[in-house]
Formats: sequence, C-alpha cells, structure tokens
Amino acid sequence: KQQRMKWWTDARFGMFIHWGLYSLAARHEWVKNHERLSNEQYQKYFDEFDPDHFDPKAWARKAKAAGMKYAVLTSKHHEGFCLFDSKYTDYKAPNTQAHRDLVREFVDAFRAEGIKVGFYYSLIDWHHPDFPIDRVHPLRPKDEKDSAAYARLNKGRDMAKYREYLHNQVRELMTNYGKIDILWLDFSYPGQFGKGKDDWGSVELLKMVRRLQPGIIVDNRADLGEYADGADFETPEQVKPETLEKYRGKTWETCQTFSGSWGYYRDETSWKTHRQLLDLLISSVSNGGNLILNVGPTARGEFDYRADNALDSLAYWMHANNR
Ligand code: FUL
Repeated sequence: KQQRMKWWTDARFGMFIHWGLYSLAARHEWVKNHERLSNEQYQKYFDEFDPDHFDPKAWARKAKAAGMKYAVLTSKHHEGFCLFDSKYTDYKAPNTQAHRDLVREFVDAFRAEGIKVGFYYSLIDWHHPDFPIDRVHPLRPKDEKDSAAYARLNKGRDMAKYREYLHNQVRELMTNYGKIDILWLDFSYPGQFGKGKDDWGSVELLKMVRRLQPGIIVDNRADLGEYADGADFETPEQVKPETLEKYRGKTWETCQTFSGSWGYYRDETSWKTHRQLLDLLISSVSNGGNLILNVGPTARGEFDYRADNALDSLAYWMHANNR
C-alpha cells in the first residue's frame, strides 16, 4: 500500500472538478435536492447542455501551472447524469448537444500534461428509477418522517437492480479509459441516510476495482467495513486549516471549494481570498496531507473568471517558490 501511495503523497496538490447538468442551473450541485425537482423539471438542463467552450487542454494547463499533480472529475454526481459514454444509461453526455464522451477528453488532455487522472463517482443517484427514495432524495415526501409515504414512493424500486447498475458503470470506468490513478466514491456516511456497504455492495465493488486497476488509490467513502485494503485515504471536507493538525500521522486529503458549493454557483459571494487558499495548501502540506481544490466549470465548459484568478494566484506563488 505504501508503494501504491507514494506518488500521491509526493503530489500533495490536486484539482477537483465538479461538472454536470447542475452547472446550467448555476446554483449548487445539490439543486435538484434543495428545490425538490422532479426528473421532468430537471430535464431542461439535459436538453440545453451544450458545452461549446469546453477545452480540457486549457483546464489541464491551468491545473499544471497552479502546481496541481492530479485531477479528479465527476464522472457522475448525485443527479445521475453521466459525463461518460455508458452502455447502461441514456442519461449521458453523448446524448446531449455535446455529442461525445467528455470523460475521455478530460483523461486525454490531463494525461498529455503529465497530470494523473481520477474519477469521482456518486454511489447515490437521484435519476435512476430503482434508486430508493430516502431522506435526501429530491422526491422525498413533504413530511420527511412519514414512513408510510416512503413505502408508497418506493414501491417498485429495487436497490439490487441499482446496485448492479452502479457496479456495471464502475466497471466501465475502470476498463475503458486506460490506467486510472484515483477513484473517489461518494458517499455514504454509514448510517446517516440509512445506506451502507450492503446497499452499494461496497466490498465486491472495491475488489473488482482493485482487480481491474491494481495501482489505483481509493477514498474512504464507500463504507468498507472489515475490508481493510478497501480505502486508502481519509477525506476531511471543507474543514478549516487550523483543524488539519489533528490528521497528522494519517493518510488524508482535504477537499475544499473556492466558495461554498462544488458545482458552478454564479451568484455565490463567499469566495475565499487568495491568501486563504494558500493557507489551506500550506496547512495541508505541513500537516502531512493533500489538498484537492475544486473548480466548478460553467455549463459552457469553462472556468469562471474568479476560479481563473484564484488559479493564477497559485500559479504565481508556485512560480516564485519553486526552488
Ligand atoms: C459530498 C457531496 O455531497 C458534494 O456535493 C461534493 O461532491 C463533495 C465532494 O462530497 O459528499
């Protein structure tokens, strides 16, 4: 394991990319949940998705200049939309006006810059017809404690079928794109929303992943229980730099946003200052961990000017301090 982790530990700094249909709404990647949108209401984002400014080579150059050594893209977020070409769904980028597999272009562009590539894949899915309606599902009942209502809503939904779908898709991701360096499964926090390793078939899933991608590094969010070799690193999310000290001695990566949300949120005003970003990087590295900093590209496929400015400031700092 130590050997497997070596490049990642040396790398220290990566780019997270949250991109999906929620980028069109431009008000949080959880918009479907927050606003309890039905598939029909959400459909307009699929119909309008047309990333005419998508230039993954430009993304990769910006990541590289900022000193980032790996990048993790949302192949599928909670909304269920797939940026990749999957045999198991029609709900995917090739069927939009993009007309292509965006994951493949990401992988090719970042590899060409010498940046390691990884996939985020959401274990929960707010589009799949078999995924059960729970307390965090957009279609949850008005009274979130009404168990009879859940029973009614879940009639005909079958977790076993969804589990098969998720295993099939992860197999595609682990098979069709060459060597993948990182897999970022998200989430369950066991027990919190009533889902766990038996629902995901996590242990089997990870065994398959390790078989198909022997060198891959996997996060700790799939509730792996007794399967000790399952997870490689802890994932403290949006924590303050002064709290990172407590992770010393562990293998960890803190994931952080430029503002609050992960998906593009046009009107968010809570952007971190460049100094705060630098503090996060320095605090992560000096406490023995990694930082993965997130960009939420716009629906048209480019980085917002505030993200560009932030990356530029990091690039300038790297340039000045790279001796
Ligand atoms: C969380 C997700 O719910 C967020 O939307 C985001 O992807 C973050 C990295 O992980 O669990």
